Amino acid sequence: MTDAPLLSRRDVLRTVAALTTAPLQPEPEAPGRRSFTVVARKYTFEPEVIDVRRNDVVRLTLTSPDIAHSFTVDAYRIQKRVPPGGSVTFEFRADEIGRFPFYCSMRADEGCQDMQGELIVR
Ligand SMILES: [Cu+2]
Repeated sequence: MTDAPLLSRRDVLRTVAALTTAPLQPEPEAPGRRSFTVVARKYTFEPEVIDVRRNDVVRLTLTSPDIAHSFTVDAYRIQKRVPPGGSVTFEFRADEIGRFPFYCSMRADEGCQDMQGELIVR
């Protein structure tokens, strides 16, 4: 017989994990506020992914160091333009769960067709 400890290190870690994990019951969704700055430039968005939780109020500042761009999310009926070298700030409530592409709808510059990102609402 070997003297096994009462609790292995693994058991302890598992217990700690159980104590620190969020409850399985869904909590009432308290809307959070999230802020992002998205830089739109020839020809990318940075960051390319905006990851929020359902019902978050998302405050987004869109800036462009070069030409006019837009931040467009069809599913949310968002289309915000930013002027050359400028910025624009707007808010929306992420009330629909899913993965939604965002893109630049400006067509003065062909490269804008390549500008894509994804809004993820969990
Ligand atoms: Cu653009």
